[in-house]
Amino acid sequence: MTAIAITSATPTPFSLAPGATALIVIDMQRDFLLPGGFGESLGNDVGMLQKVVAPLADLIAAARTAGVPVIHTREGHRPDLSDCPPAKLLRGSPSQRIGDPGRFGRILIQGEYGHDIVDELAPIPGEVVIDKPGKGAFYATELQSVLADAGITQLLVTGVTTEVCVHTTVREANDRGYECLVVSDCVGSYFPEFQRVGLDMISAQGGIFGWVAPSSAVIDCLATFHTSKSA
Ligand code: C5J
Repeated sequence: MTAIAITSATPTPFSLAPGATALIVIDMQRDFLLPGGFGESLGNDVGMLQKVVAPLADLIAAARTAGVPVIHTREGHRPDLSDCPPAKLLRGSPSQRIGDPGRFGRILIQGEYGHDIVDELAPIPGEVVIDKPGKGAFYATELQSVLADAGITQLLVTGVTTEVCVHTTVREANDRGYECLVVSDCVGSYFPEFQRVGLDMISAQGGIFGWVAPSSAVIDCLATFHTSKSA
């Protein structure tokens, strides 16, 4: 199958190649999204992230129908915190730190309820879930080998937060040679100005880190994958 262009992508049309594309869903975890969770305890308005859930659920459904692999990530740490650098653990002066008991179990600890993905976006059997100790999805994870094994060279990037884990992952992906399209209404930030500038930074300077397009355009393109496969 030949590549299909998303003509409304910024800064230029993006050609999506069936068979070489994966959808990455970054850190859509209860600890970041739910009222009463870690994100809110840091003083953030979690409603800013919850806006992403509905369009992202639609995009995930479209990817599954099109046969595009969906890869989920979760930021978190081992129960003994041996993979959490002191500099991360001690940063700032939050009311609760990583590993402390929170409303949804120990904060950002693997196996706890709050560490897992929100119900609406739960992985289905067969989908890869990458547990990552850092902000980027490549650092200290198996993501690169998962993508190489599947012949993936292009990433549709979604999730939270735009300026932290999404940006770090896109930057890591660029340095590893992946083409990234960030789906504008499927990434979210607690801060409106970071959302806007974060997206602008991706596509600035001729697409220094990649492309940006809305989910409607990506879903239209994925629907074409489906049509051309069944033709
Ligand atoms: C943060 C993330 N913001 N997933 N994590 O600490 O962006």
